[in-house]
Amino acid sequence: MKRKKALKVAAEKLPKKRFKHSERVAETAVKMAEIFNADKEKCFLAGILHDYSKYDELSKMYQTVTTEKLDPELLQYKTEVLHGPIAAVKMKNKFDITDEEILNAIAHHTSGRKQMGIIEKIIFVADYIEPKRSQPGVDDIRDIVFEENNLDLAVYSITKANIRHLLNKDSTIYHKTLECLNYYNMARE
Ligand code: DGI
Ligand code: FE
Ligand code: FE
Repeated sequence: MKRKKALKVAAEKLPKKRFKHSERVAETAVKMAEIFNADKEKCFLAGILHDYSKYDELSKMYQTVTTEKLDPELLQYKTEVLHGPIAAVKMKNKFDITDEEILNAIAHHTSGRKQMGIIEKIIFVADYIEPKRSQPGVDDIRDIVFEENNLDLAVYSITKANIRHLLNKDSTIYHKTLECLNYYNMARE
């Protein structure tokens, strides 16, 4: 898929605010591609499409988990975790995207996972630090990316903050989220 088509697909599916967020994630990801020597086109496409399924109906998402034989554990989570894996399936089946790096980046942008590829890590981080994000500590993570150029440390810091937040709400932690925390705790310098 080309940029123009991806922009059209996202714009037609998403509410304006979510589309704008997706544009900022794509732009941030392209900026990061420069620093970390990654493919800019893949970063742009994964960025603009990552939240495609954000507002899909939950019951339909569960159907897709079953029909597409996704991790059955996903049935215990809601849209927050599911919209990544479901969007990746749609990109593959509906829009013929076959690039595994793009599909993995979309699929795992909600949870992260261990041993992510470069595009996967960039989208995971770009989603958290795009310019309009204002979570506490986000500027520290921007520095880790744009000053220290330490992508693995950024993934770890974001996962740690996410899990802290989830535990404060007594949420259940998906195994891939936990594996992401442990893996990047070991990987960071
Ligand atoms: O741009 P957004 O779609 O808003 O941001 P996102 O896709 O990164 O949001 C991911 C959501 O998933 C966020 O609300 C936290 C949630 N999440 C991530 N890992 C887990 C989780 N929720 C639960 N319950 N358990 C997890 O392990
Ligand atoms: Fe998302
Ligand atoms: Fe997002």
